[in-house]
Amino acid sequence: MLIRKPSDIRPSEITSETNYLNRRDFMRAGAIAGGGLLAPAALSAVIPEERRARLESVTKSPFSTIETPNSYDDITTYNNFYEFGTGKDDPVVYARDFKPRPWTITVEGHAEKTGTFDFDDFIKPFDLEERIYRLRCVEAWSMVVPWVGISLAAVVKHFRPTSKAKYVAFETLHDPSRMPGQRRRVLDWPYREGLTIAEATNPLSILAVGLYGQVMPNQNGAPIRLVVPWKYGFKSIKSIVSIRFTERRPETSWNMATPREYGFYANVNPKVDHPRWSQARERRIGAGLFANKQPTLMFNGYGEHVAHLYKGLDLRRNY
Ligand SMILES: Nc1nc2c(c(=O)[nH]1)N[C@H]1C(S)=C(S)[C@@H](COP(=O)(O)O)O[C@H]1N2
Ligand SMILES: [Mo]
Repeated sequence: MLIRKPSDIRPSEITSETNYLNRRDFMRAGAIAGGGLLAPAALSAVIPEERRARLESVTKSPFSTIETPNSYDDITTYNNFYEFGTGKDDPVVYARDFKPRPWTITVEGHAEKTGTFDFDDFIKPFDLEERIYRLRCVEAWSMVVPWVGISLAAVVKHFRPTSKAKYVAFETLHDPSRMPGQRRRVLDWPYREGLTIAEATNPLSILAVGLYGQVMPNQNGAPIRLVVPWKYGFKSIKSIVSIRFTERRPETSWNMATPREYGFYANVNPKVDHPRWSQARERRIGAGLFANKQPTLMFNGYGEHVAHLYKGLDLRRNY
């Protein structure tokens, strides 16, 4: 069993919503009371900018896996982030001096509330949660990451999509002066991804702003990236600047690059091989060179929460 059933969660781990809101209000009141000493910018910084700064008011999510997380070192030195090079060990080096501030997120398309928001204003209405999720890459390796993020369902609801909105499309920053990998056309930049509205509003989907209780390291997609744990890692787009509610299925980077190999859905599925390799097993990063590969689970082990989204869909054709 990968996800704890509610009965496995000790009451002490659950912060009731009212308690949590009170705690946040209390913290804000404290910040305002001491406001004489704080610049307005410091007051509004929900997510601090400094490398490895701790995130405040993070509750633990019942959706976390019980598996042991990978080390901070594993998670931050073995990355796919082509904007900073195509090698796994490139992003930790070439994203080192990336400045994820100032940062704005544009919300547009079929929604009642749209606009361009400063990163902190964008985050402010939402609760921060720690979600320990498995990340399974299409390249047949996996990790367990203690993300800190906000519910994507809550974000979608906040912007009030209209009945025309069937999909949510995301884009990464496109700025070759800050993302050196974009000076080469390895992908058609900007990196793009998309979800159906049902996928985006599934309780497992999050926008992550940190890991290990600290702000998001640049190489993992600072300041904000998507995490959809039942899909191959490439769906989890990093360093998002644009969210658009669309009527038609959006174009997605890996599908545009190699449609035969990467479909729109990209659900983790051990029964559908990649055209060039098997997806039946996976190597857990950090387990050591001689560790056995472990079997890959349907929907990365999250089937009880997401299988209903794909009822009646042929998952061999809709890979
Ligand atoms: N913008 C952008 N997002 C991206 C990628 C990328 O190259 N660019 N790589 C994807 C892939 S293939 C994976 S496996 C995950 C890796 O996330 P991690 O480095 O936090 O483990 O990020 C995904 N998001
Ligand atoms: Mo990946």
